Amino acid sequence: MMKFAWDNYKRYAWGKNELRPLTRNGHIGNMFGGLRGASIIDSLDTLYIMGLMEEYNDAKEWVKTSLDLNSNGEASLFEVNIRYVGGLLSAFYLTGEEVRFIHICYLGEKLLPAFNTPTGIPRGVINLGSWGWASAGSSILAEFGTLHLEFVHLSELSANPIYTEKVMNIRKLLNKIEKPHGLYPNFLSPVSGNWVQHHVSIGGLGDSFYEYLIKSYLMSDKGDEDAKRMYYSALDAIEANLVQKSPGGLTYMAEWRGGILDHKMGHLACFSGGMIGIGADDGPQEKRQHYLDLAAEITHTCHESYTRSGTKLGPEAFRFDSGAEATATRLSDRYYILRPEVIESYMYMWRLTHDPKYREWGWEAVQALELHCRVESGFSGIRDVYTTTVSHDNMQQSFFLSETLKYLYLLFSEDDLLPLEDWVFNTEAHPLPVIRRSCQQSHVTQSGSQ
Ligand code: DMJ
Repeated sequence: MMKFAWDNYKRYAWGKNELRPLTRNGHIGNMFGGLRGASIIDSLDTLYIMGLMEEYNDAKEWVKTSLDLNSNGEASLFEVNIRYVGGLLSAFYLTGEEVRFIHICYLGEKLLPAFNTPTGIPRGVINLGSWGWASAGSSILAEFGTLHLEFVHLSELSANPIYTEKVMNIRKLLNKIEKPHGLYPNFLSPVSGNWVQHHVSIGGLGDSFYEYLIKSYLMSDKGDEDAKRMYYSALDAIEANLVQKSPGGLTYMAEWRGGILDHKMGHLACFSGGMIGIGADDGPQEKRQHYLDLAAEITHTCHESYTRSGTKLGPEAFRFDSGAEATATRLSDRYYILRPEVIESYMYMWRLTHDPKYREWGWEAVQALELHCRVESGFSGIRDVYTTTVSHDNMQQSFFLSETLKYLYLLFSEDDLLPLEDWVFNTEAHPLPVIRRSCQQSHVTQSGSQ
């Protein structure tokens, strides 16, 4: 599947950001401020891990000769960080090839002006050309809260503490301000440092903030106690306020609007099965089994959102009201754009439990993707998962290459391929190594525990 997706991208959209598989051309879009080659950067590590070396070498060559970081346009800080910085970092760590190191440092520096706000909370949009201008408006939790892993590694690699300082400052502010019922709303003013409205979601707008708390702790070799404390108290608040059980017995994460629940779960929120799973073991002793059970229940619900559709792929959002149970009730929520989150949770739950059902569910997804999303020249999203006479959206998203196919590959690989003890995946599935604490420290811990 990866080779097919890649070959078609190479043939019809080389150097563009994404492949349009029906019209057989490239798509550029407006998320990356003039940067190109998102599918190449997002694929580097996937190709390498899969041993597709010829393809990997083509990708590497493109980065060396054609990746132009001197673009001039408005970019999403979040998207550039998770795809470009994350993709280049993981390719560097997997292969040790130095050309990436130079690119990473240069790109990192270009992102810094986004933090020039009265609070240090970065704005969402940055002009990559001006080295100093970022757009107005509220900042989004899942955007400014999804920088930590990459920025800590930028500091590690460049020996420049500035990146870590920037993300630590975000954390400091989040710790200081009041949180309604212990929850983190999705919008914050980078000027006043106050929440802009009280909408809380584990899906879009909130999702990867929570993911990066537990992963910051894991990536720090379990040294970042602050991230650990923030993650488990956020999870307590989520359980107390958002986690619900449907009449049919399905556990789901509702959304919260100023105290009123919206009984809707987005496909994006389905990453939380995996997240709660990887965090289960470091929670309080008496809650570990409970967390693992909760992770399994959420993953089960997300699988139900797939099995209850004609195509066996899940909708963008599904509901638990007006008689609905894990199905989309609105036409506008019925699409599937090759997203990874459900498969991502299967992969983590497989690694954590080795329950064969997760591989069976992953295989169902492979068959559905092959049947409904494979077209003559690539893979495409579909507009309505409930009808098997599919209408394609003509887009092969770059996260299909970096996440969906990588998580599927890992689901069917041995656990020693990128072991979870040594690697954490950024939110675009780019693996970053755990930063080991000093030998001396671990020596002290070891002798202390003898
Ligand atoms: C990806 O870019 C990342 O997983 C992000 O965190 C959420 N959206 C897409 C995939 O659905």
